[in-house]
Amino acid sequence: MTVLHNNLQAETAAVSALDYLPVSQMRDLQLARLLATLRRAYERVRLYRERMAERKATPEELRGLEDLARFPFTVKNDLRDTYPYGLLASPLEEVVRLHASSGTTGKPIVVAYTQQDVDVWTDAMSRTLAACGVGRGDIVQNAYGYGLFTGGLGAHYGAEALGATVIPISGGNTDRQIMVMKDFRVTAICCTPSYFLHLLDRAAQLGVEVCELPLRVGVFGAEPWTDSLRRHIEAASRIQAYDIYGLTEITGPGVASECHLHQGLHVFEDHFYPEIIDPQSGEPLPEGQEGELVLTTLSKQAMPMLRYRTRDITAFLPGSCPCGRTLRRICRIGRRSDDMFIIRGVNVFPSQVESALLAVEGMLPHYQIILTREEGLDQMEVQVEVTPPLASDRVAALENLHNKLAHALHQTLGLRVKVRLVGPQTIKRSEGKAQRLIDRRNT
Ligand code: DLL
Repeated sequence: MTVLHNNLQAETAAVSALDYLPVSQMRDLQLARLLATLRRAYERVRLYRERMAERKATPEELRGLEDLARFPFTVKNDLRDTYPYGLLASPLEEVVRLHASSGTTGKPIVVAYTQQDVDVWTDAMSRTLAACGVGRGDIVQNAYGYGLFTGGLGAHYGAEALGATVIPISGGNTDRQIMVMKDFRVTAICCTPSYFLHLLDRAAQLGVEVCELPLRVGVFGAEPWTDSLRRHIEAASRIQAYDIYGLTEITGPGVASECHLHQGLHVFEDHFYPEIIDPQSGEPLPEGQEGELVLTTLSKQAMPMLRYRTRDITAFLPGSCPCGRTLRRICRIGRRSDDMFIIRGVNVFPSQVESALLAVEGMLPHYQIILTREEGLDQMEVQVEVTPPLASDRVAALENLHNKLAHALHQTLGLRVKVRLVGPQTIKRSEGKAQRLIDRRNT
């Protein structure tokens, strides 16, 4: 038992040293792993073999990392078209876990893990949590959903591997979450930022002062959230709020994480090779330029992903991080190329609405965007909740607030939109990802 324990500790220590590997050694490691991944995909997965043949690119032609740009992209529809097992590069008997992510329409996409894949994921998630300052001695309330969603089990395995104490509470049952947070002396929480906001609200209603509890770290991700929301959360709860990023197709959470300096997210590059491309031309973009994140898995067996187009918009941050990690950093992801909507010719992203609202003093980020079409013309309404003290204000005060919000939105979006103030607790809270946009234009 002791031997096993020591081995595991040694392994963990050795693996996290990869966060600090000299860049040239990291590139060598990536190249070797990339070649092995391309070969595996070519030999074992029909779709990849056919795509490479179409492009006349074979794995043996890869001489340097830059050659990856000659290989074909993979997109979400490829996973749908090959549902459920068409992209497997391992026999099903070697698969120990399946997860799935439901899209907005039709069948979910399915992803598979061998035992080694689960270990890689655990490694990535323990490095994520370590970067967020979580470790042995922490009591971790894991409120990401357990089940087909990757958040719950991903964070669970990572936290256990670190030696932290995990409470596998999953999402929902908010009153019980608050009781557990208080009674179990929780020091770190993992959940979506929108759910944490909801927890804070409910705790206040129950008379529980979160800022007086031992809670000190929030590990938040799975949805876009702005820096203004981070400031709001940190001020209201006196915790450090970290942004973590990942997606089902690549592994789940654990692809990239902030460190204590909060200057972008470090990509765990020994497992996931990042590129940023121009979404229109598909050409790789240089450091600093914003584009679509494309990821290639470097250590996965059951379902390697080659040049997967995430649709998430970000940029590589230039320079090195003062934390000492040599892993490349990406900017926080504020938007996806496919969550943009166009209203009367103006491009709008939900995150812009959030920033505009939170710039108005006293506003909470409980909002929803409703799109409708009236007589052929697109209309956008932003419903914003007012806080209980505001709700009891005089009409003049509410009118003043309404005007301020309309002005802030006009300034940010360059578009006049309808603002509707709604009563406290009227916008539906989510236990996982918040639904900010309701598009009724085609119904
Ligand atoms: O959301 C995995 C995850 C779980 C990440 C827990 C972090 C924490 P999916 O359900 O497949 O997987 O959704 C992936 O969510 O392509 C992004 O658009 C968005 N997303 C995830 N993390 C962030 C983040 C999980 N930190 C999709 N900021 C991704 C912005 C995020 N968007």
